[in-house]
Amino acid sequence: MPVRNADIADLFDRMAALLEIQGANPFRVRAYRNAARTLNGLPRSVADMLAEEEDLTRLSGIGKDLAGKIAEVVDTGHLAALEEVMREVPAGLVDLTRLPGLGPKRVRALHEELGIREVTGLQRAARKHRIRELAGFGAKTEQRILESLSRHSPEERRHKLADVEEVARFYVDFLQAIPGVKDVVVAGSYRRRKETVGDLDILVTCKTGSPVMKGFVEYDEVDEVVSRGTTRGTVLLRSGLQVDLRVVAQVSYGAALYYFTGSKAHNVAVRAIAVKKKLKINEYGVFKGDQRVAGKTENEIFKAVGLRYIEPELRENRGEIEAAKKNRLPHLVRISDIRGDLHAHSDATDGHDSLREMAGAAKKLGYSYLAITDHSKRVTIAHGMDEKRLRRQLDAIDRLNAKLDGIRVLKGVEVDILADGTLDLSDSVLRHLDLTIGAIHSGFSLGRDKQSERIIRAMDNPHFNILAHPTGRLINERRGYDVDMERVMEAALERGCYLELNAQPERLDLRDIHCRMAKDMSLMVAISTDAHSTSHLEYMRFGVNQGRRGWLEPEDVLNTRPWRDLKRRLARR
Ligand code: DGT
Ligand code: CA
Ligand code: CA
Repeated sequence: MPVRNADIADLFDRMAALLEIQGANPFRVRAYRNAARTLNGLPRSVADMLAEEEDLTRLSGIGKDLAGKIAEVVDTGHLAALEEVMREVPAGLVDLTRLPGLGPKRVRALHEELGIREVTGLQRAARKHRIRELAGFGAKTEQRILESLSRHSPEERRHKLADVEEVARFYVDFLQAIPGVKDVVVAGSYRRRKETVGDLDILVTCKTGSPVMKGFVEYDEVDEVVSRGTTRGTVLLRSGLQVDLRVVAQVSYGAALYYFTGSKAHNVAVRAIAVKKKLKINEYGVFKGDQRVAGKTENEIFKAVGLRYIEPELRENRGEIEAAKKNRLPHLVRISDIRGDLHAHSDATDGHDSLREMAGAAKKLGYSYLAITDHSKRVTIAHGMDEKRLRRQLDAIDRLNAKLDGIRVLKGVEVDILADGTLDLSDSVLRHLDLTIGAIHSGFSLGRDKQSERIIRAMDNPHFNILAHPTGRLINERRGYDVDMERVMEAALERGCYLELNAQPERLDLRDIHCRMAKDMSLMVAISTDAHSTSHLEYMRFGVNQGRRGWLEPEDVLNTRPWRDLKRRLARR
């Protein structure tokens, strides 16, 4: 089976973590980390690129040595250098570094002093109170280790954006209410609307003497204060989420917001531009010699380095800086551009609410259409419909539409793509629908080529319109099936089909880089919520966030089109 980019990235991340525990040269550690990030951000498979004899050293952060290592993994499935390091450092220690508060240095101490090699050993030592005896560790750390081990597996250290949103909002409101506080804003990956966030980075401006730091560390949800100074503090919340606070001066607010929004890769690239202009840029401002030439607002910062304003979602060093220089930045899609939802369930299958309730909720959101796309018979756990039940639903939709005003319910289905690529319902019923969404719910372990062929075969059906949740992944839970996205997208384009960006917070499938790939191929994407209740319709904004990270503009998104135009686009010749 071909090696996936994510597999190679995992090996490189593992390598970096082990080297770090070993105390190796930080540059070496960083080189592996950067390469892993590059691999994770690539829309195409490096295995395919190598098969087509492309030069990997043209990728950012990949030199000759790492290109060779990638080729080695692709060819052999192994990385000899990693196996060598693993002879010296137990691989199980990597999981330990993912626990809150345990960095590589502390993990090394645990290994050297107590002979701990993996998570269960750590748990045992903590239970016997042997950790608190070590220099640099305390009873509190020991307690936290036990708690975090009982709470979640170490792999789940990144938090889904939707999960932290409420936490962030309450914390921000709380900080906002502290006397003397002016601005409170969450920067970092949260502001870039990344699908998962590692930690929250909150910035505040305030009058001198404001007790904001005291308030920050005494907040109800705080489990442990990791560090506390006058201008910076770090806490761990009960949920395991880390939160950093920075108190910044008003003159530096824009610079700090810009710096802590990141991403790091974006910051580094912009810093290089500043250096060329003989400017210095940091979290306090942009400086010419000793003089601050910008700092108060982000706009000032961009102006000072000669760039157009770049939306936070684009700041990943994926071409946005070049685009800003040339004034070719995309006009990103907004939630207000969305005219309807093309994937939703009713209580006829596994949805919670009736057709009428779903339609009413969609109308309230200002939509002009909502597709009801219930499951087909093969998906028995969702009480999927056969041809007969679907026909009855179509009649019910006709009757409902006759009564409704200002919203149109589209007749759809989420038809199961069977193992051989045929569809789970006959053409005789599909031809009566406004749209057919196809989805894979089984056979995830098929190899990449077979899976891609299966999907393309499904698209061969002239009624097929949109491929739902194209990779089947669930964030932090399930990796999804392997599929050659470029090939599937090309096939969709040829056939007049589309791909979905599923807006469920645990799916967000397509990923950002695949949205970008679709856009570059002029393949339109449907941003859909897959709502199973009226309240799920509001997940649309997470989909829009993800689409924005993938550079999508309104014209790239199917459901920004009015119904008449959309109807035309759904009619396959
Ligand atoms: P996360 O928390 O892993 O989801 O990702 P971020 O992007 O929020 O990263 P975080 O929390 O480590 O740092 C927040 C921002 O601070 C980051 O996006 C850019 C900036 N930053 C952090 N470390 C560095 C650095 O070493 N150099 C530069 N130029 N910027 C940095
Ligand atoms: Ca962060
Ligand atoms: Ca941080």
